[in-house]
Amino acid sequence: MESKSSPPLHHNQAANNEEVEDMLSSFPKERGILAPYAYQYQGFWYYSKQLPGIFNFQKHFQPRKNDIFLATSPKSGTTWMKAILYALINREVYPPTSPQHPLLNETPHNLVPSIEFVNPSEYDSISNSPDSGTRIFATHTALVSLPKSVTDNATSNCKIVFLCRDIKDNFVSYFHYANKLNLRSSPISLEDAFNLYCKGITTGGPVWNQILAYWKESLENPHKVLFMKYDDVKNEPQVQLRRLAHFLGKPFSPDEENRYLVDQIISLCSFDHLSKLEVNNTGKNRQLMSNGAYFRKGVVGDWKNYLSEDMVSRLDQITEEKFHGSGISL
Ligand code: PAP
Repeated sequence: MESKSSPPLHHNQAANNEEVEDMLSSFPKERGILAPYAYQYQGFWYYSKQLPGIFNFQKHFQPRKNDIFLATSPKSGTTWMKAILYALINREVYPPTSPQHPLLNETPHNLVPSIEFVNPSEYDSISNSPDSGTRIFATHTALVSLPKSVTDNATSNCKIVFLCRDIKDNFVSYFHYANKLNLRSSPISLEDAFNLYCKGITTGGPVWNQILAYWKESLENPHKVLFMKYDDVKNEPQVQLRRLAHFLGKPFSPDEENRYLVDQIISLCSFDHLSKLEVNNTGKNRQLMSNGAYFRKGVVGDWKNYLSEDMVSRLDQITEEKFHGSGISL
């Protein structure tokens, strides 16, 4: 797996504003959906707020042997999978039915931080697993821009769980989120957002290219990268949770199966449960986004309520062309 060279930071410190401004001014820039502008870095689009975190990640991150990375196309169920991973990895310390479970009082985004929003000085202090050799992080960063220390089997045993979603549902979720965030001076229309989405200008996008890269890596390196789909987790949660646990080397024991731990984790992390908790309806997360903005409908197929026939055929056509011959069905 090849990673392009890191940006030119000069010392062993987080990127400072001047360095970031310099770099941003040299990147291709386009109008964005979530924020007024998006910048292209190593072939993929990001917002200015995310890029310093990516530069720091590339430059300063030191993996531990069993770190877990949840990589997602934004609005593909990141919040849900953060909760599931946290509950799964911590199930002995925090049984999913415990009234003291951290997910009852803390948002999944704070329990499993997105690496783009973690300062390098905090990397070492993140502790969200009972095993000090394991941390769980999330990222929207394209595979090509993950640090080599994370992707290279020779240097680390990190695991990458990649989650994506039906493209039409992904777009509809992305559009709604854009108008909840208030990063724009005025709301974006469905048509405007659609055209930018089709041009690939989404966080970590073009979404198809991001998905394809992780998909190919999951085929070439199945012990390193697990490819998951929101739609599958919705349709067959038990199967997908067992698959995930097995991939992470934490399969459910017969005793845990007898105690219905799989179902308990699914209930704890369900949309109905998490979306009603006070913590997920008030305040902001460490990314300074409103916690409530991450819960909308949580269903498969909501695109039918928003997209015109033309939009459906255009998105389907792009998806078909991009994924043709890859074996991905989405
Ligand atoms: P992020 O990538 O910016 O962190 P992410 O969590 O992927 O956001 O996107 C939120 C989507 O996941 C929303 O989808 P929707 O707009 O189609 O409704 C949100 O409702 C859905 N979601 C959040 N939590 C859950 C959950 N526990 N189960 C299922 N879907 C969920």
